[in-house]
Amino acid sequence: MKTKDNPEQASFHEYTNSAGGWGSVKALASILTQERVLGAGTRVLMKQNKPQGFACVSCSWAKPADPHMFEFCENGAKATAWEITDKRATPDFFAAHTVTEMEGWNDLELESSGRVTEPMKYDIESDRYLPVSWREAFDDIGARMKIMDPEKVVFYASGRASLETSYMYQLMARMYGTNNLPDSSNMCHESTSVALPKTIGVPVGTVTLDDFEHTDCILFFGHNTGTNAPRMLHPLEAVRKRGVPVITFNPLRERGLVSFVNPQSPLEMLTPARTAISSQYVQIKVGGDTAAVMGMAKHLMAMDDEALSSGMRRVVDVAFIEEHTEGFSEFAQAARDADWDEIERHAGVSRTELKQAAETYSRSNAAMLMYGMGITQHREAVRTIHMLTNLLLMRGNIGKPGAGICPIRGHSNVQGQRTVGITEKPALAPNDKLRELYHFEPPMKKGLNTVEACEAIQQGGISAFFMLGGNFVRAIPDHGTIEPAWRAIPLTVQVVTRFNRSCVIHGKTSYLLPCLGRIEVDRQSSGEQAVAVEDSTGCMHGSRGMSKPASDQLLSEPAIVAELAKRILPFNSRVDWDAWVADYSRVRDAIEATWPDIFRDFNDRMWKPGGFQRPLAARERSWKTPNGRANFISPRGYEPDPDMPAYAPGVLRLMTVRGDSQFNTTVYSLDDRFRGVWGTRRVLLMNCEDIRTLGLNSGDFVTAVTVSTDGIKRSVSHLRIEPFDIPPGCITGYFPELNPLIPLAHHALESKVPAAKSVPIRLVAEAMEQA
Ligand SMILES: Nc1nc2c(c(=O)[nH]1)N[C@H]1C(S)=C(S)[C@@H](COP(=O)(O)OP(=O)(O)OC[C@H]3O[C@@H](n4cnc5c(=O)[nH]c(N)nc54)[C@H](O)[C@@H]3O)O[C@H]1N2
Ligand SMILES: Nc1nc2c(c(=O)[nH]1)N[C@H]1C(S)=C(S)[C@@H](COP(=O)(O)OP(=O)(O)OC[C@H]3O[C@@H](n4cnc5c(=O)[nH]c(N)nc54)[C@H](O)[C@@H]3O)O[C@H]1N2
Ligand SMILES: [Mo]
Repeated sequence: MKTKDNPEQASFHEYTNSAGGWGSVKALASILTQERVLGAGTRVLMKQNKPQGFACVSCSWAKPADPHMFEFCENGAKATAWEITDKRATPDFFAAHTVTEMEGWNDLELESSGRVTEPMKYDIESDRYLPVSWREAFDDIGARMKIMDPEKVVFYASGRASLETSYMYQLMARMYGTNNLPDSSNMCHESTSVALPKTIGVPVGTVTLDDFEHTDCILFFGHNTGTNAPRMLHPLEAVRKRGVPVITFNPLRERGLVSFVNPQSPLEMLTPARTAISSQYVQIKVGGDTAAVMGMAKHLMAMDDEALSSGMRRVVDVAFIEEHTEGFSEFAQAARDADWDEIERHAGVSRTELKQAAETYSRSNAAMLMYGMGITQHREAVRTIHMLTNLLLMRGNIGKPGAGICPIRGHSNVQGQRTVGITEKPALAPNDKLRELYHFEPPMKKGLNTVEACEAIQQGGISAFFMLGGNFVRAIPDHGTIEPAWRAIPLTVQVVTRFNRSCVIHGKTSYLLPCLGRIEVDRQSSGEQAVAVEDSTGCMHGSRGMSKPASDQLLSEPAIVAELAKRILPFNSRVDWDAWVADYSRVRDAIEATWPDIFRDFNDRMWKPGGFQRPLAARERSWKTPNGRANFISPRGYEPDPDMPAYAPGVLRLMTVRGDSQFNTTVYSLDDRFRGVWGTRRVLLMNCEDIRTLGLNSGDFVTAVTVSTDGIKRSVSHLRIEPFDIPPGCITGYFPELNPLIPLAHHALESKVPAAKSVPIRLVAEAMEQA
């Protein structure tokens, strides 16, 4: 397999096949071969997302009660292969490479080293990671952390760790004395967690799998489903076969949203009967969603005003609005007053298209709205999500079968981590319960989220940074300013499965603690353990590992948290960390005791096929908002990024996205099949006209430079430009390679999610630059 990224040798040819199909089968065979687990992998995959099996470690999409024989997708299989790989980063591997040498490696090269097999500690003399015993590692980390100011210690979590581990982790941090619990959701759906409580009074989506059977319209915003939640194509396919319209809003014509061949349907595979996933594709400008939805709302109001005057059936759901909502008349007026020219300019599409979308929506009885990072990672993300709920509330589409809002979450347990207390906001922590159960005083000072943690690092204010999974240094923005500051942190500790960039860019003292993955058998003194996770639709599932651990030296994540807790916390007779590790069902009892409403009979119900659902007030049309109503919130305007010189000549709006062959910073290969990019990630895909206007040619190499006013030069050089079907003024490239371009301060206003989908950049042709 090719791991060196040479954009000169890359090729670009459009992929005209559907998502799924034989392409998917081929990719699956190729990853199992690459990770040297063709036989074992096939056996393991049969248990993926099955009752009594394991919950996929890739995305968080719902797992049905009656799974297909192959209830996994191509990308879920890649994630599995990556975890059960035969490749190992042993002490011999670390002896062979200095850390400085590995700084020059790309993400694929780093992770290709395989699973880390033993605890390792960085040795400055030899510039290498050397093996260390678990006891030595924990004793040293514990001794250092014990004397630190808890407010200068950060406990990061990526969204993969189980509910059990996450509960223990937040409890440890709080007992230690800090709410510094940033997690990957701070870069992801935090905009949702901030926006929805104000409008519908819940922090998560309301749609469940059952709703797919009752819906008669789907609105789809800013999510690349074929790559990032492929199993969702199955219910979507079923919905389309019933003739339900799916209206997609996306600057790119993403393959999976255009058409799909079910790779698990023998008939479709032989006949290739593609299912057209989107019935209307609205190719809006990056950041154009608020304007586009305002256009739809405007047309709905025009139709409604007309219906009212002619005595026809109303277009808005008057009964719902009166009984349940507040703020409608102000919003309706804002929609009536909105100017079509301005809407078209900001949305980048014609009023005809928006009116068509509005008319389709107006004919539905129960509509669902799904969205992803194309919405949450913008300066005005929270406002846009308010606009999406406005659209649903206009027609009473919350709290009835077939309707609702569906933020498509990322990591396989990111939503669950929040549910069990991983949050930097003390108001969201179950402090009364923690006080009652464990007799300690939880810290009440707000902790650091991801952006604030980065700011503190830049200011030299962090003594230790502990990472429960993930690849923090690579996932955050502004690498140029943060990496040097990160190296000055006195202690960094990373709980990892595979070696990555955050191991290479490390603190002064640095430990790697290798853990079991979710697919591996986790044996503790009471026997084999299972864990639980929450999916995107608020269902909790049990998950049992089945594959042999990558090394006999790995510890489970609960064990690692417990060992650290025992060293950094004063003795507390009410928390028996060892007993929790011996038997995770006791952690689940503790979770149940903390949130009895959500986790009633947790240990039994987690094995219910399809999972058990958490109660969600908005589903019952009970509104846990400050005013007890569902709220329309009128936008302040729909300029995508008011503080950015978006429309200055030569400035392009960059969105950084995932390719088909990666899981976040984990890169499985250098291809992005669906977008027709083969053999490189150092590419910018742009509009033909823009290429011409800027005096460039396809295949030229450029340096991308961020437009900002803070005087810091941010650039990424040697990027190949290629023409692509993308609206003018918009440009796209890959996360995480382009993260150095995103200023840390360029984040969503209320939620602080880095605005990775609208970075203003200029391009400098490389020959010109050298001259
Ligand atoms: N295989 C695989 N699965 C994954 C992941 C992975 O990396 N690989 N990552 C997981 C995680 S953590 C997450 S959060 C999710 C991410 O899943 P997505 O939300 O799909 O994330 P992105 O790849 O960033 O793609 C964003 C999509 O939004 C579109 N978009 C960008 N800007 C705009 C805009 O302004 N408006 C609109 N309407 N659309 C826009 C892009 O064209 C793209 O289709 O997937 C999860 N699942
Ligand atoms: N420019 C740009 N930046 C982005 C985004 C974007 O769209 N554009 N997306 C953002 C989003 S949505 C997210 S969620 C973040 C992701 O940020 P993170 O969650 O921090 O990053 P990942 O790449 O998912 O982490 C991968 C690493 O997790 C470790 N790992 C895998 N499995 C396990 C396990 O079971 N246990 C433990 N302990 N470790 C494990 C492996 O060592 C692997 O290298 O990135 C954000 N950054
Ligand atoms: Mo995410």
